[in-house]
Amino acid sequence: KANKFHYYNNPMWPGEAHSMKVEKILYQGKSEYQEILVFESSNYGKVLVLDGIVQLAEKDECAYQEMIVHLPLCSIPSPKTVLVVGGGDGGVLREISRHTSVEKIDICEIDELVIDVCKKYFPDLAVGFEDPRVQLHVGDAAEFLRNAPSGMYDAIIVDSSDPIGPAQELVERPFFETTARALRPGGVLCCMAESMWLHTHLIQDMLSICRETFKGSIHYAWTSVPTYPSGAIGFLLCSTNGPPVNFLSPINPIEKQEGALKHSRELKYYNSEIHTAAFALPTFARKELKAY
Ligand code: AAT
Repeated sequence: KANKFHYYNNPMWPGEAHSMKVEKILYQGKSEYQEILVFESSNYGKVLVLDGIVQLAEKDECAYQEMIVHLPLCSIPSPKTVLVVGGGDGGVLREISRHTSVEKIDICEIDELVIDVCKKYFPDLAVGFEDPRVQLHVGDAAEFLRNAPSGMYDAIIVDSSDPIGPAQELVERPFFETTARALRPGGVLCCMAESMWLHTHLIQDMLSICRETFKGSIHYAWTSVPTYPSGAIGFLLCSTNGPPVNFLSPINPIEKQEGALKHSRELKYYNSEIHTAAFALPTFARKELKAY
């Protein structure tokens, strides 16, 4: 009831709703930006919901966080500077911290309350904030990127919410332009790019902006996340003009990085085979996205 968008009226997926059994509501609150809910589900562990939309569940968060990080970071040799946009739960930071080549991790999350709530209820994700390479910036990432020096990052990872609240700007042309500018030549962007089952128009728009903005390679990959609407979510991978990046076959395979596998938490989803497989698109998506 507390949610602004609920049941069949969510503008991101009108006409459908998804349900999970709630065992217990653990937290309910409202920040300057959004409504925040944490509950214990009966099958998927604890779940974080923002404005009525599931952001993560303990059981399947690995399929999203591992992919959004290792798809870009395993595609370039020795990444050193990384920016995370959104990602206030810390899960993306936790995955970046596997990469021992990384020297600096900036994160720009708009909502400090998301961070505080996740530190309390999702310690297995928020542990990412404990990495000493992490520097937290609380604010709007579009603004942060407008002020970022050119050529600063090897990789930018956009782990943002759906574009109907504070994340609206993050799918628009000026955002992609500033992102491309903040990357070094041959640097990579990986951003959350919705579901091929539900959002072909949105993905098409993002792809066409990126085809004009990024002068390297552009690909769409996807993964399976049962608690996200349609059970699938995609990523847009782009590289800037410079040393060519072949996203399809990782030049920096995770299996060759001792530190990545020795990490306190085992990889649950990502491996080099699933990396390559993630770029294979069903025929309908290949056609609609005019991807290959
Ligand atoms: N790690 C999986 C969870 C997320 S969280 C997305 C985060 O992006 C939220 O914490 C939100 O506060 C933050 N955010 C939204 N807009 C901005 C902005 N303009 N600047 C910085 N941070 C922002 C992603 C789940 C994807 C769900 C797909 N349906």
